[in-house]
Amino acid sequence: MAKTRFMTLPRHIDEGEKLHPSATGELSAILNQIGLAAKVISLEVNKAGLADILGFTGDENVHGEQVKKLDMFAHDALIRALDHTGHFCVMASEEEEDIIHIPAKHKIGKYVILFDPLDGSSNIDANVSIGTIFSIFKRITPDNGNPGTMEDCLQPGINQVAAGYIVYGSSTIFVYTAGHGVHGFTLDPAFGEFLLSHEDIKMKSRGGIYSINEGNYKYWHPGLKKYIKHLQAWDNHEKPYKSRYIGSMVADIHRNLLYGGIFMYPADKRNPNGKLRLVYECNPMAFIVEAAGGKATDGKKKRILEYKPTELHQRVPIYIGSKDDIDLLEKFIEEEEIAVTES
Ligand code: AHM
Ligand code: MG
Repeated sequence: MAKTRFMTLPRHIDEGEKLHPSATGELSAILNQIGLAAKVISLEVNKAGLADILGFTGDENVHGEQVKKLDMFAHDALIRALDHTGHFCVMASEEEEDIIHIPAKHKIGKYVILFDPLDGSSNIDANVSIGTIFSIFKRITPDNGNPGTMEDCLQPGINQVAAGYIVYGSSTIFVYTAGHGVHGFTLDPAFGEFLLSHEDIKMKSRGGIYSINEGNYKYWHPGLKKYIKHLQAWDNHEKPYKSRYIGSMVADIHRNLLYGGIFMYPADKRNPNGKLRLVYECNPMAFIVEAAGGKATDGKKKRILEYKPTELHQRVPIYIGSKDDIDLLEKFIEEEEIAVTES
C-alpha cells in the first residue's frame, strides 16, 4: 500500500529549510503566515455572492461591520497576517498607492514583501478563478532596526528570495518557490491544511496553449500578429495551438505551468507598457516560471527579472511560459522589426 505522506505546507517548508544549515527559519515562518492569510481569503472568496442572498450587502454586515470589497478584504488579511511578525521592514500592495510601513509597535525585520492581494478581481462575480501573488526580497538598506524604504521595494526581480501565488479555483492551491524547485499544495477544506499535491513542477519546453486577449489584435505589433497566425495554422504543427484565456493572470499562468504554453500581455498601440504590474504580478510569476524551467521576457529578449523598477505601480509587457514558445515569439517580433528597419 502506498504510504500517505501528509506533507503539509509547513512541514515541506520546514524540511526545505533544514537542507540549508545557514537558514534561520524566518522564510518558513513567513510562508506559513501567507498560508494562513490564504486560508482566510479562500473562505471569504467561497462566500462571494452569498452576501446578496443573505441580505447583508450595503454598508454593513450582520455584525454591524462594514462590508468590504473582496480585494480590500484580501489586502487587509495579508497585512494583518504579516505586519506583526518581526520579519518585515516594509511591504507594498497593488491596492495601495504608496509603500506600507510596519506599525511602530512591531519589530522591524530584514525582509520585504510585495503582493497583489486578489488578482483578476473583475472575475469574482462570475465565479471564475482569481488569485493572490506575492514576492519576497531581503532588504538592501542597512539592517539597523530602521524601517525599510521605497528603495527596498524597487529591486529587480532577480533579487527575489521567494515568490508564490494562491489560486482560488475549483480548489485552492498554493504554489511557491524559494529559488530551487516549484511546489504546489492543495487546500483540504476538511482539515484546513495545504497538502503537497504538485511536487517539483517542471514546465514543458514547448506547450500547446496560447493565452492572450485577442480583442486587442488590431493594436498588436505585426510580429505578434504573425506569431499568433503561425500557432493557429495546421501546417505548422501536428495540430493548432489551443487558445485559452481566463483573464486572471495567476490562473492562466498556473494552467500553462502545468500543461505547457505561453501567456502574453503585450505592449500595444494604446498601452506601450502593456497592462500588468512589474513588481506585483510580473516579477513573482517570472521567478516561479523560470524556477520551473520556463522563461519570461518583454518580447524583445529582455528578462522580466532584470528590469530595475523605477516606480511601484510600473507596468511592463510580458511573454511568459514554455521556453521554446517564448524563443519563437521573440524571433517573430525581431524579424518584423528588422523588416521595418530595412524597408
Ligand atoms: P487586476 O489586477 O485589476 O485584476 O488586473 C490584472 C488582470 C490580470 O489578472 C489579467 O491577466 C488581466 O488583468 C486581464 O486583462 P484584460 O481584461 O485586459 O485581458
Ligand atoms: Mg492584479
